[in-house]
Amino acid sequence: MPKEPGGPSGGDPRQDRQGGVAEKTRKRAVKPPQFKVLLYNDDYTPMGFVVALLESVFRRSPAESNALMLKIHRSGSGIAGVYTLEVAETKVATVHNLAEENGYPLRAGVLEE
Ligand code: TYC
Repeated sequence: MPKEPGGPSGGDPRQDRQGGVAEKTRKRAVKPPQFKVLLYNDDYTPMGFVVALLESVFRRSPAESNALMLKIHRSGSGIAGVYTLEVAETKVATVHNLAEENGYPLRAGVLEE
């Protein structure tokens, strides 16, 4: 038997259901709670270290990283990125580990959006 092109209705998938009632309705995806990772200014961490960290840990471009570092330097804090809780906590731990390994007092924290 030759296959009917595009299903029994000949191409319109909306007419291929049995009984005419949709069995599934697509619901809007529920976004998991999001958390900001904040970086805080201090007097000792070198600017270049913060820029490199924003690029490597937070995947920001060099221009963005430089602008954000200066914003934190001038205002006291800034949002490095927004993530699920587990990822945000891992980013904070990575910042603290890198800072400690290099002898800098750089601090980061998590804030619910
Ligand atoms: N204030 C630091 C300096 O003058 C630079 C700095 C920027 C430190 C951002 C931390 O999150 C920070 N070397």
